[in-house]
Amino acid sequence: MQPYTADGLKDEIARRLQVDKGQKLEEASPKDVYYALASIVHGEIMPSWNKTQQKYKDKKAKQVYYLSMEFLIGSLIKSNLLNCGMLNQTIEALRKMGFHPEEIFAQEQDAALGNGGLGRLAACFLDSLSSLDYPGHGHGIRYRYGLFEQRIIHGNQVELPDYWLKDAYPWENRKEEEAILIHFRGEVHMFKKNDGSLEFKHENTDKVMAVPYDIPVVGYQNSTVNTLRLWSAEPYFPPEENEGQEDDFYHDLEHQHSIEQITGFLYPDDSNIEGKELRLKQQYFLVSSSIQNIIRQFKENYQLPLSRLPEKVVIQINDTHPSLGIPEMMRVLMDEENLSWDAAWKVTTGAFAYTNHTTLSEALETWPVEMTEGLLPRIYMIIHEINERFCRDLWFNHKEKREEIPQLAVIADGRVHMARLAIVGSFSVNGVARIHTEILKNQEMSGFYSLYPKKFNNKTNGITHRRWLLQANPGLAGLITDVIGPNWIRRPKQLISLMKYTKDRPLLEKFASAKQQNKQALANFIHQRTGIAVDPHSIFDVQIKRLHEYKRQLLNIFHVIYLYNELKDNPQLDVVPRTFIFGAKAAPSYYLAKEIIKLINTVASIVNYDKDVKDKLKVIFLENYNVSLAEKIIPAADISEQISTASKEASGTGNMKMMMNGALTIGTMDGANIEIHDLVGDDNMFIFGLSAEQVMDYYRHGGYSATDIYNTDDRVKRILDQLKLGEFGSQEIEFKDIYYNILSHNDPYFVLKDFEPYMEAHEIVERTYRDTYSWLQKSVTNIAYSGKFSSDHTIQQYATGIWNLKQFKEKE
Ligand code: 8GP
Repeated sequence: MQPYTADGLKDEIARRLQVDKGQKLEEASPKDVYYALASIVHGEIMPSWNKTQQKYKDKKAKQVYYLSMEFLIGSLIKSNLLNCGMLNQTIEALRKMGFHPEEIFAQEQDAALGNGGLGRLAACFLDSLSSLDYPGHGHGIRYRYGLFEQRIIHGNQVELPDYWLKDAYPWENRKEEEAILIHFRGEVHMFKKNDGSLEFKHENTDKVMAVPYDIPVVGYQNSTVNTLRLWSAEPYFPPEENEGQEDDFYHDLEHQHSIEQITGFLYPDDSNIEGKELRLKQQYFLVSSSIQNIIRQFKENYQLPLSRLPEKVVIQINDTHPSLGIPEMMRVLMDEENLSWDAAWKVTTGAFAYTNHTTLSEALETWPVEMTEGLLPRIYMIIHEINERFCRDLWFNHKEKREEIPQLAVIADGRVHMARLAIVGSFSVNGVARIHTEILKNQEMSGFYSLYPKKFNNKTNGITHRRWLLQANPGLAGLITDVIGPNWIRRPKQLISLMKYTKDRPLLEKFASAKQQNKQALANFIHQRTGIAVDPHSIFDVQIKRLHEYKRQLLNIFHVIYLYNELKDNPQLDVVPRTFIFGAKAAPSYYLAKEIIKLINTVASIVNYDKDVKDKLKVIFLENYNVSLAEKIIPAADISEQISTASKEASGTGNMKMMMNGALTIGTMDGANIEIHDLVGDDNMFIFGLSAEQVMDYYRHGGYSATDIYNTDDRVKRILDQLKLGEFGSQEIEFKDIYYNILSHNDPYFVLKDFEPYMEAHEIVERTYRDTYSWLQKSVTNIAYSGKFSSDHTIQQYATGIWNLKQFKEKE
């Protein structure tokens, strides 16, 4: 890519404005400037993009396709500038032009095509694939509406549609000529061919066009540009069809609308299944377009028999949502390419690999047989046959498993079990953190693990340090480079060299000042957004993630209420001032999660204005938590709240992001917290609460008694009674459902059980924070060890351990 100087860029922006819009620079709005800039960057990317694709083709490189219903890519302008090596010049150019760079970057609306962890992970993986020169692409859905926009009105979450495509999206290229036809419904007819084999014809189908929109995925200053291909559903007009009849007009309109609905919106559920036919349609739409596309490209580019496809193609499915890709590949290979069942099965199971992201039972997808069969008759036939063959194999070749067949069968109880389909049809099954993989192997999927021990493997999640440190926290990143040089940017594990400096007091001061600047910036932002002034010298205690009972935002707010009660009892109490910062969206249909949001906001509205509390305690709920907001909050965090009920959080990735930005974790031994603990130890984080074994043991034996704790711990009793008596809230028992969920439903997520240890851990946090020097040492230690959680490391492990993929460093 051609290096731009700041002045060169400035001139080029002015020229574009003139040529494209007939505008003078002085007349241009921030949005005009953003579009001019994005078009320059896109122009820079294009040649490398074409070259990369051509190289893969010429060298017949093996490629990985990451299939996902979600890609939470956020905003791309800054990361594209960074990866193109243009960020600094752009900032300088914009300043010279009299603009505030952040204001220009903020013109891009986040592409919120995901819910949470799973979607963001997919985006981090794409960044690492390109940055490490791996031939790897994403396939997803171009939802017209992304994850809802959250407003908080009178403490309640209100959802607004996220029409992110309202303004043109400058990073996408529509590729109409590569559209693919998708078939739903219809009938399957069976014929006997001359050689005695069967032929299946799928006829009278509802046809939909899948039109791809390509987004470049730019590697970090390496000229590699891979592709994120997002499919959009459009009506199909057969070429031979005559002009529509007048009276068909309204019918056609309705038809068109129902087709466009397929890629209309992202289901807003996180860790929950949504048993709707439209969701099943979306899943098939994604996999059918992707698989047909992958096979077409393989045939065009490799000139190899399809039996050799697994040598050149690997398909990673992001949770079970794309597992219909397995029967879809079978369909294409058998019905369109004339492979036998056995040959097609060998190719399919040689190409697919499955990642599991959650063990929550409510997230395990199953689809009713009638729905699947009605919508996808040919696919259902194939799933049925996969199931028959699998069960037969169990019956005859694994006699010890005969009893377990109902728990293992792909079709059981009138439903298709997607995780079982994914396991049977893939050569690899991985969890996303060590403990999670162990739980899969030994509990949730133990029946399959004993059948196929070699399929199971762990790949602990990661995050791209380019977005989450280099881009989001330039102050800290610059300081790190001053201290250890720039090599950590390409080799993030080299952050470990920072360990040499943990006793260097003047240097620690500089780390403190970088954090302080970020805290000041966040305090300004909070003030501007909410009108509330927070003390930038208070502890910034942060919990940002989807709202779910298992993530236990409730435990956090109980701690806040406890501190508030203490201060009310004794306003002179000597405490380190704290600012609790929350960001969380709840699934629109998740009642208790929404009640918890309301509770947090209600507590905030009382605490923040109570004179007794002064500035010792503030509670901030930042609405509409998304990638861009995370980029503002994470660099300013002192404390990272990772307090899920042990065994429930598969991995977590926010824990890694905050660690990398020097926050100290308070957390349970769950998900990747355990691996953070392996690295930094008890001295550098605050571990508390039940272990996963203890939690699972309680579940096996009917839980513990929440009422006992209520009756014996005065602090707990007081908090719950305050909820019950309406002390927080305008009506009596406003939060009765939270109250009853804990006491009558016996606290399914162990909030009361972990309350005492959590309070103790927070006391240790406070004592530690008072010793600034020791805190800074711990903070730098966390940064130093965080390189292990770069998604570059994770992707290397996928590439060598699952994909057998080579870095493509070929220079021209
Ligand atoms: C999340 C897990 O909850 C989280 O622990 C993990 O870090 C992340 O995936 C990435 O592996 N799971 C989901 O986001 C999830 O299951 N979402 C689907 C229901 C949409």
